[in-house]
Amino acid sequence: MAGALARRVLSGERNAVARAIRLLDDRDPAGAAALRELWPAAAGARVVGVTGPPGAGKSTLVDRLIEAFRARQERVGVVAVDPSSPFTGGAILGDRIRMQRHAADDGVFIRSLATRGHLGGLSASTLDVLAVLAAAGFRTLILETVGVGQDEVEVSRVADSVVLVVAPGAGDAVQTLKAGVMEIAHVFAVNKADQPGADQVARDIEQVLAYRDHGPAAAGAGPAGWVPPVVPTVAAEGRGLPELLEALDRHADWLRTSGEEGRRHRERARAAILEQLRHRLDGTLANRLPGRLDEAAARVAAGASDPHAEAEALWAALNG
Ligand SMILES: Nc1nc2c(ncn2[C@@H]2O[C@H](COP(=O)(O)OP(=O)(O)O)[C@@H](O)[C@H]2O)c(=O)[nH]1
Ligand SMILES: [Mg+2]
Repeated sequence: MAGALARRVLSGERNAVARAIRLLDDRDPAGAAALRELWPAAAGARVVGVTGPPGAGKSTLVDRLIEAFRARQERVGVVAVDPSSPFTGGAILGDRIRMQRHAADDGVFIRSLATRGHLGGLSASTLDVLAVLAAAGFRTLILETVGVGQDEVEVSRVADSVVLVVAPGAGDAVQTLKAGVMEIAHVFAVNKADQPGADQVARDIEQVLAYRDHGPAAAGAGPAGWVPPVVPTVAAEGRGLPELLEALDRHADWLRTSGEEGRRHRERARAAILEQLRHRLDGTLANRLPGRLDEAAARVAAGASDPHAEAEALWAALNG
């Protein structure tokens, strides 16, 4: 059965793509079986991450990016991990109308994922979902996530290029910059450039970047040789999109020529394997420990023992 499903995905059948994604989301073994056959065909797709605080204009920007990639005849897959995203249902009317024009386009596949997974960030299956889309011929992939701590780290693991969207006013650009999130950005989109304060946000970013690249912390900064461009955009009107696209293309070129692409892909594969191992480990712990765990918990709660001692004893029992 999985063989047939994988074949249908490879031929780009939308129903099959949706079904494979659903199976993976449900952790159905049939999903993993299909993925095994799809994985080789998924290699080489491009993943652009779009992250930033709520309300910065990520979804609006993604909508424009879809348009721009489509204008170059690229087939585009979008995964939105954002409870407030128009893709995931919290749409205002204007957004819905915009999305519909893409929904009717055979060259676009949009899928939303709930925010879940024990890391609290991206769903464990995000990488798998992207692989299914890539195998189905959607070779330009966009991953939208809300930038709240852990999610940003996750998106930078999964994406080749990360666009950090910041905007003046709501969402507090300065907070975003302070949170140590800047490290993961390859391109900054200072969106809502039509609003007051956008120039200042851009200057603030440039200043932090200059300090990072030349200051005392420079040695610990990201791989040398790529200086993240700061691109003003007005996503609502499509302004700045050619410049954003150009910046992304330059980053893609840099990834290839610097050898950084291979390093990122291996890091991504490593994270995916660890994620699957962690899931199995959780299952093993749940299956093998429940009775003893309850007893240990009672002792710790009563003050008769401490969590470290009990964990050590249980660990020894598991490995014994
Ligand atoms: N003034 C202005 N508003 C924008 C711009 N881009 C998006 N918006 C509006 O900002 C709001 C939030 O946009 P959305 O894309 O949903 O943000 P997200 O939460 O980051 O995905 C919406 O009302 C958009 O219409 C822009 O460039 N300028
Ligand atoms: Mg959104």
